[in-house]
Amino acid sequence: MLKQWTYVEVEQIYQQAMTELVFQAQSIHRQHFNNHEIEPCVLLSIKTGACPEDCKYCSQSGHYKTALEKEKLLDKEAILNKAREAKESGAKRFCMGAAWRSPPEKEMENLQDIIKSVKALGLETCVTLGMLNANQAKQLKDAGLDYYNHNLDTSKAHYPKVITTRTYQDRIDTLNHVANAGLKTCCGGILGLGETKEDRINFLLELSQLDKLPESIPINNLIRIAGTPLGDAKVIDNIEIVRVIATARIMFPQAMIRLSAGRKNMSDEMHAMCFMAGANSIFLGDKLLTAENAGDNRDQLLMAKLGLSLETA
Ligand code: SAM
Ligand code: DTB
Ligand code: SF4
Repeated sequence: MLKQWTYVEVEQIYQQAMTELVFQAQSIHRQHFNNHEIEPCVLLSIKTGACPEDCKYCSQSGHYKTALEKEKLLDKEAILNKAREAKESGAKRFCMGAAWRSPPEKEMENLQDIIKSVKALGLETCVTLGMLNANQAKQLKDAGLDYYNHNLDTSKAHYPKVITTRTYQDRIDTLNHVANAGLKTCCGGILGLGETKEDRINFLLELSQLDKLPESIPINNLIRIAGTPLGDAKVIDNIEIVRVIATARIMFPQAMIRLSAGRKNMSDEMHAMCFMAGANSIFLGDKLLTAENAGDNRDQLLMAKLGLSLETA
């Protein structure tokens, strides 16, 4: 039987002495993973900007005036070129994101073809296309898709302060369609949205209450985008980020935990803390979807310095 966490239990883990928290997380991590290995993923934005959703953190929302260049759905060859580059750079998984409320029906066949072709290069595939219905989830599974990324983002209580055009329940419905179609779930959140410690604990608790636990949990650190309502949000304390990662590792021992957006300005020491706390996946490359990422040169030096290695496909 799956463990049913209570708020008090999660809070006790989250706020214990840092030394104990990281020790517990690392002990659990070693039981399930090779603790020297980090999973490398690469992102590509396949349709950029003009999104009808109003996520207050996002460069791609059509509701805010940001410096972003919009782009229509890329054609298959352009996507495959990027996927080949990703494979050469050592990526194990290629993750494609589109700024849609939900994927247009008329693009489903095209998307299936893109997924099949990326898979044929020997890469795992992940897409994040917004809300899905049951049939769309099945169509993606039929195309051979491995993972679908759809985040809870934050706690149910804080969520309406961040996004109003799509409800928390909408997200859970999509996650259920993804699970029912037999796809692996990539579901996590963002820190630094003005949420409280209680929100962070509730976010982890709510993640543990999904009908099916995510196989992959991205923890994004807000990249403040000029022009969005959260463009000058207060920066969250790094120690809180480490606490979230360690608590997630303890609650989700089998999941990959991805130190996702926001690594560019993180120190080597902060990276080391996050890996000690159980993070075991990163995005490679100079770019995330639209924002800058740490970059391969930095990551190679970092891995060498920390004595860690990137998993091979
Ligand atoms: N449009 C799709 C959707 O939201 O359903 C997928 C793309 S969206 C960019 C995927 C996730 O990226 C968001 O749920 C959020 O957690 C993260 N994200 C977006 N903008 C971010 C930012 N400025 N800083 C950190 N994370 C961000
Ligand atoms: C996720 O949780 N993080 C990735 C992935 N899922 C698609 C996206 C991060 C986006 C960061 C902001 C940007 O590049 O626009
Ligand atoms: Fe659109 Fe996704 Fe950005 Fe929200 S996070 S505005 S749904 S691209």
